[in-house]
Amino acid sequence: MTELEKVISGARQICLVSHTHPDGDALGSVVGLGSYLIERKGKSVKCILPTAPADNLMFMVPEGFPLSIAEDDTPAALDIIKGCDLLMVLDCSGLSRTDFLEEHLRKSTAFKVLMDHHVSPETGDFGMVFSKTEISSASELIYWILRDMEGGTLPQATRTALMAGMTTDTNNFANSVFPSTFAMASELIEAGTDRDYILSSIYQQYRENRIRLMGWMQSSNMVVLPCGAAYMILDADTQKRFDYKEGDSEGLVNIPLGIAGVKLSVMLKQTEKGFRVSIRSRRGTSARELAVRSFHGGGHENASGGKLDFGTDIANAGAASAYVEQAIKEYLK
Ligand SMILES: [Mn+2]
Repeated sequence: MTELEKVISGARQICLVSHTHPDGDALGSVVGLGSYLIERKGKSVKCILPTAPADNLMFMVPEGFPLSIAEDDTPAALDIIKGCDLLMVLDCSGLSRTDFLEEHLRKSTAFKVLMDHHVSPETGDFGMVFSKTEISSASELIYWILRDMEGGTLPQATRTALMAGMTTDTNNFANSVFPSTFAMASELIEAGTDRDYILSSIYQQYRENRIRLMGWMQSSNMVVLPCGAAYMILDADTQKRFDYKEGDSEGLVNIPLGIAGVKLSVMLKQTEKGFRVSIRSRRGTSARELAVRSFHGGGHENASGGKLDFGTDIANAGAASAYVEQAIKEYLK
């Protein structure tokens, strides 16, 4: 902590970065730490996300907060990377999760700090690493770091963002919850954080299309295999039909785990190059192992992700279901 304080106080321009396809924890980490460094430490901070978060998460970004989406304005993002002397990478197991920013971040001579909660962090790229897997979220990890740094109450924007990030990563206190997670929530509510506002912003501001898409996927697309697994494939046609927007399928992969006997759930979402893969499992079955084995991925024990590429893994979208079934069946054998 002493070293971290030194690094922060010596920094002229700080850049915060999180992973591509940012979820609530990625955004919460960046806004939580960023707003703290600006408000309480008087630092010059700029934040970059490789791609945009879902609209329903944007409530946690305060007016005027220095957040750039690299995909929308790449030259601006690269200038920020070039201009910083302290780079803090949050909720990422490493630079490899930053998509097309990776090579630019790698080239940067800025001092690099990692704050993360994933297994197997790429520690070699960083001068300082805060890594813990027995914790709910990067937002929680950052909360405890800031609590150590700050005697009193954290700024409101920081509290809202960190509470929101922890809430989405735990699926509203359903997974990866530790005693420290409740302690954090308790302190935040005590400090006046508006949990009702956070919950209604996250979970009650969806587009009608999302609710219809979720219903259709469950009734007409979900395949339940007798071996105790389920999968869904959100292909390009379905995305078009429901006018799919980033975040519309958030949480869908968790739903099949509610079926008695289903211990593994896989969801594929078609992209230009192939499919993005999300995997969830119940305790005792490893989502991560399947992600590593068959989907070039990794992540947490019960919540992992990966991908399938056209050309190398499968010929086309039509070949996805056979590939997934085979991978699941072999894995659960
Ligand atoms: Mn996270």
